[in-house]
Amino acid sequence: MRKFIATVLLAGTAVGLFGTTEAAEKPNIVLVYADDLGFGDPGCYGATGVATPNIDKLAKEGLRFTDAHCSAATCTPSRFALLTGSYAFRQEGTGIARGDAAAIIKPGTVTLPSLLQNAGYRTGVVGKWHLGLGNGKAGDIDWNAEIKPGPNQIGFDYHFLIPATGDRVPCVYVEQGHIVDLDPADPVKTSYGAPIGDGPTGKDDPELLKMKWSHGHNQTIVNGISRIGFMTGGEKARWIDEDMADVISHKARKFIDESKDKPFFLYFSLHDIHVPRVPHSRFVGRSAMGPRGDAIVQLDWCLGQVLESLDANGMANNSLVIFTSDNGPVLDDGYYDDANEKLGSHSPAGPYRGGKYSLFEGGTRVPMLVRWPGRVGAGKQSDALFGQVDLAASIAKLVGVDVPAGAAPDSRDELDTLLGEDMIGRPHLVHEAGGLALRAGHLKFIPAGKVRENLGPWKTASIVKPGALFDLSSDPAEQRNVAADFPERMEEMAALLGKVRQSPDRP
Ligand code: NG6
Ligand code: CA
Repeated sequence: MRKFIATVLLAGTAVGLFGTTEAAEKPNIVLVYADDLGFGDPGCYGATGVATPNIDKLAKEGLRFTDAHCSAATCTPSRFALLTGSYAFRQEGTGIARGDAAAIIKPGTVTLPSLLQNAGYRTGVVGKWHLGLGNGKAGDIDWNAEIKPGPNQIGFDYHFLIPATGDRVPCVYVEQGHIVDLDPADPVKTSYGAPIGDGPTGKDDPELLKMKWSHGHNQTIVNGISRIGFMTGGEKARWIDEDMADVISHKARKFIDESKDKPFFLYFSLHDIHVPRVPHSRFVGRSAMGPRGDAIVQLDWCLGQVLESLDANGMANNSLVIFTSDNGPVLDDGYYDDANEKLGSHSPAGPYRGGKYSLFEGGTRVPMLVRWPGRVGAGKQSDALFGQVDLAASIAKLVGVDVPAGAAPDSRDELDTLLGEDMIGRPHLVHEAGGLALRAGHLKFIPAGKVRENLGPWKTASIVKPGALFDLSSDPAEQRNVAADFPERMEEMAALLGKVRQSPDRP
């Protein structure tokens, strides 16, 4: 028996030495994920109303993508695809999650962080989660017991979470399965149905609000802001929105500081610039655009915090930093915060049509910057088509682990694209926003149906049969539908979208 074990161990070592490490490199990996940050929002993508020195620094020291996409035009499906390498439309229940949703990524699923754990990484997520927690169905969760399954059951060693979103209850942080600062005598309860408790709400007590709601967001008031959902208890544990950037940046820095023995993966998932936009007082008035612009300044500061921490630990040269966003921009997303009124000449989606919730390019084409000193050229631009769904397989390739058969079904190894060696990227990519659209090279296909555009208040474009075809090389703003001129192309695009919809996309 002992001999058998020794042989197995030896074989394991041999694989470790000669199999997986051959081409593997194991830099630290920091993925900074902005919320609702549009293509045109950072300075290095043309922002006019706000300065973003840290984002711009990444562009100067790394690779700036111009055609990189999140998977969907809202948070939950984009994050699902980012972590699992599977398009979200393959799984039911991956739309915008309620704050009391059960864990959407089931324990045991192969994920970007679990692949990195296999490669010997320490993995952590700090910030917005919005992928559900706990078992059962929505509403079953007991916030006062150990909260699981959650990130630790799908590949993260450490988590410090905003459980859903800043505008959804419960308004508390969760660290390693427990609400931070929870007083057992004051348990947290939530409801996404009937009202609970007798606490003030945005609907009945508007005089208590420091920021008024415009649509939705009129239920329990926490910290002078009414939210989606009702919440009672946890008075001591409730967050203060103005401190959120400091709290999560501190936790992110601490995770980096404590990751000296092993390579690490940090998924730093920012709250900014999602609603409610209530940055810390030191950022108020720092942009020309009111709270939405000031939240961009705060977001840039958060990124700066982790960059500074890498420098302070002497880790910058050995770290791959990826900065990107979970969906396109939105102006009025449920609170009156002057986002429209103070926009000026700033173009949140850059030259693209639509934004958050939209199948037009503005919905998913997001800023993306990659810095890895010595490995990725400084100050370079890539116009390659890149999808965040590919991060799992690409990073697995980088660190030398295999993606098991059937796992991460839509994730392609696009490591060369990620590192700026391949300037073409994916042949085609699906976008999700309620319905699906397809990019293939510079062509864009949107099936007949309704597509949201504008950035709130909403307008809806109706796309008539047989759908829309745009040639982005001459018409990046999707203004001229050429479907009628290219019926064969339309058929090909529709057939390809149908094929990808039916079966996994990994070659
Ligand atoms: C919508 C909310 C919006 C935002 C979004 C999720 C209303 C009227 N709108 O339902 O404010 O919370 O969900 O945003 O309630 S995401 O970036 O997390 O996908
Ligand atoms: Ca979002």
